[in-house]
Amino acid sequence: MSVYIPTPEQLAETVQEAVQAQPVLDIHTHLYGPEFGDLLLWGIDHLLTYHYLIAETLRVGEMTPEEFWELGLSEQAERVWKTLFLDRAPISEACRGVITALQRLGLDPSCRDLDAYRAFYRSLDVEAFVDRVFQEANVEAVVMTNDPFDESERTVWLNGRYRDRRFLPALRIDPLVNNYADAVGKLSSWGYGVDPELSEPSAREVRRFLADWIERMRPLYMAVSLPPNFAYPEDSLRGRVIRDGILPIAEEFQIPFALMIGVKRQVNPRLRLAGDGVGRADLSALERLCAEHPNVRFLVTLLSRENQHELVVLGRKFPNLMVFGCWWFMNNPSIIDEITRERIEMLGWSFIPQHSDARILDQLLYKWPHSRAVIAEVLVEKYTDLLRSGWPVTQEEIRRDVARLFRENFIAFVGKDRIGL
Ligand code: HDL
Ligand code: ZN
Repeated sequence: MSVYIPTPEQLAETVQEAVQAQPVLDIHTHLYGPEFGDLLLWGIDHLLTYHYLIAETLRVGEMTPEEFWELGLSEQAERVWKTLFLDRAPISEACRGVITALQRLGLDPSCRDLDAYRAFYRSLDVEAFVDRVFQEANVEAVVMTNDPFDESERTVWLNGRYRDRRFLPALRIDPLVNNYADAVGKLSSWGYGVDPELSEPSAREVRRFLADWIERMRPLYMAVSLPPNFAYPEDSLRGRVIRDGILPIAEEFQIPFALMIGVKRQVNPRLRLAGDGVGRADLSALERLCAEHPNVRFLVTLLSRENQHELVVLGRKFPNLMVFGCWWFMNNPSIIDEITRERIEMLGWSFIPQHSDARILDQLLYKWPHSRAVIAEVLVEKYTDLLRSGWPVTQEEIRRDVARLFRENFIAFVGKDRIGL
């Protein structure tokens, strides 16, 4: 017999427990399984040289980007550690994340001894560490960012070495979409008869390339990041790659197409990976894509805070649009709180609140706890509003709803058979 939860205090406790207990499917990361070798980053020196922290370190101006890039990995980590953690309280979200990760590993952040942390990591085996991080972060599986144009990654796929199903594949095709002129050379060398003008025979070959990689990789979705000025339809190479290449394949294979819109690549090239910026996008392109392709499912996350409300409204208009995550510059408690509220208020449970975008395995130990805490607080408030309006809920109902947000919505959108979980 289900029992309604009678008081706001008991409700809050039940919601917090349900959010903590729910294993998550992390639908966008830059992590790799151990079989990808050095592509899987882990450990304190990689944590400290996360490009977010490099950008924050270089703001302090004690050295130029060029001088920083001259340093080796451990010297870079020491520079970040001193600048952001010892010379100042590590108060930014990316800094606080490192502290949370150390704490979740049972280390004492207050000892502030980088070499002691390094000694701890030296004692670890990567396979055991993967097990430990997934368990501690309560992550069921992560989705990788797999780029067939990246030589170091291609060999793993071409040699059939992919193995660890806790790391699920996603086919990332930025070079094809955003730099077709450069991609033509590689595609031709791989035996695809493409030409720089993207004639119809070329478009057929682009579709064959995508089909080959879908067969080989079995990706959960195809993904691309797009600039703020992304327009569709557009009589450009990008517009034709999407119209004549990707969309027909997305529909034929019934594989979702993930659009990550709003990134201005390399606004400051001196910062390298940390040099990308953000811009508000014109969402009429997305509106047309969803309206003109009702049989294609679009996973969408946007980089500009100013686009978030429009995206939620588009989510209300198009069932083939799944709103997901608090991407990159959105992934901060103040904004996660704001956009989770507007998503619940207009979409109910039909969205995916978060992904980690983790680049270093250990980051799962902070990105998920930090996000769970903010999302849980919003849910407590929204369930309490219901209770006060005379609609109490049961523990089972709360667990059911939370599972939708952190797991079930993604499985349903991608398709049970495709995800294999
Ligand atoms: O394009 C992307 O997938 C972004 O997430 C970039 O990788 C970015 O550098 C990043 O790591 N954001 O968190
Ligand atoms: Zn990413």
